[in-house]
Amino acid sequence: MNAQPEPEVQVERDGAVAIVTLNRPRALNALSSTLMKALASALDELEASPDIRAIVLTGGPRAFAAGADISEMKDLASGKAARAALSEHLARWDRVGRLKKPVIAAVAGYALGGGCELALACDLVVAAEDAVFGQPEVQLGVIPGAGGTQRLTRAVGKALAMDMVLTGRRLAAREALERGLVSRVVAPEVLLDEAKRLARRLAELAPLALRAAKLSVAAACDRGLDSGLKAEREAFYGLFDTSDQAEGMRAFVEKRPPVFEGK
Ligand code: DAK
Repeated sequence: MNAQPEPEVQVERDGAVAIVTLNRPRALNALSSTLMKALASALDELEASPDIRAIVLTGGPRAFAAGADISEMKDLASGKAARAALSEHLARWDRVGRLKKPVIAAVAGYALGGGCELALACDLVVAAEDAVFGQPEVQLGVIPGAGGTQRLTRAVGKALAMDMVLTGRRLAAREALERGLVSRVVAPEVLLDEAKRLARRLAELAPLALRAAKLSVAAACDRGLDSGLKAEREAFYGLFDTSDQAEGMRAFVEKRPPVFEGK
């Protein structure tokens, strides 16, 4: 009897943290439609799971993901064909950016093209010292199609984004840290431990406040400042309708750890 092939997306639960691993190492985790479908359905399940409060998204030691699967895209003969073939695909990509729970990308090796865009769609990016980020699409005759021109530009600014998107320039982890594409760099051997530690920390915090926090920070990037400030204020006031806010503030005053219930 043939052994079952390993799933291309693996999910491990560790208390309130889920670790989602892209597992297509022979193609450097190229994000095929099958893999993205599996990723979207894993994320849907985790989003709906009340026990899970934070998610780590990772790849393998050589690649977080080397981009969308070029072999799947290479024969799309027209813009219309590409739109028809990829629009469902794009909805799956958007799934990561729309998650309500906090998601941490733990990136080792290549994060190129769609792989870089996937990392950028996460809330936090922890990189291993050997991580490499880039948007090489122009070398394939296309441009980033899953948010790269927008999210990368907001993260690193126009000058460097232009350089990366127009020339395919890659950034090593340290430079990515200096330029604001990632917020932490660690040794490869502790990458997953560090990401899990961060996720556990997030999992202890008030889920509704975290959700409001990530939406508010995203609003700073995604809209003009005025509407971002307005969104932040609305979210801030809205949290006073939750019992976690009352618990959090009460616990502080009473000098004890808070017990958050997501209500
Ligand atoms: N697609 C398919 N296969 C890939 C791949 C990819 N992106 N990247 C690597 N592979 C495969 C290679 O073909 C090779 O397979 P075999 O030949 O062994 O069968 C295997 O992985 C190992 O790769 P290499 O032999 O090339 O390994 P090297 O160490 O020499 O080089 C590399 C590693 C990462 C520098 C190189 O593989 C590379 O340049 N890969 C392509 C990187 C790239 O151009 N990525 C951007 C792809 S375009 C959208 C959604 C998403 C996107 C667009 C629209 N919508 C929904 C609208 C995203 C587009 C992209 O990401």
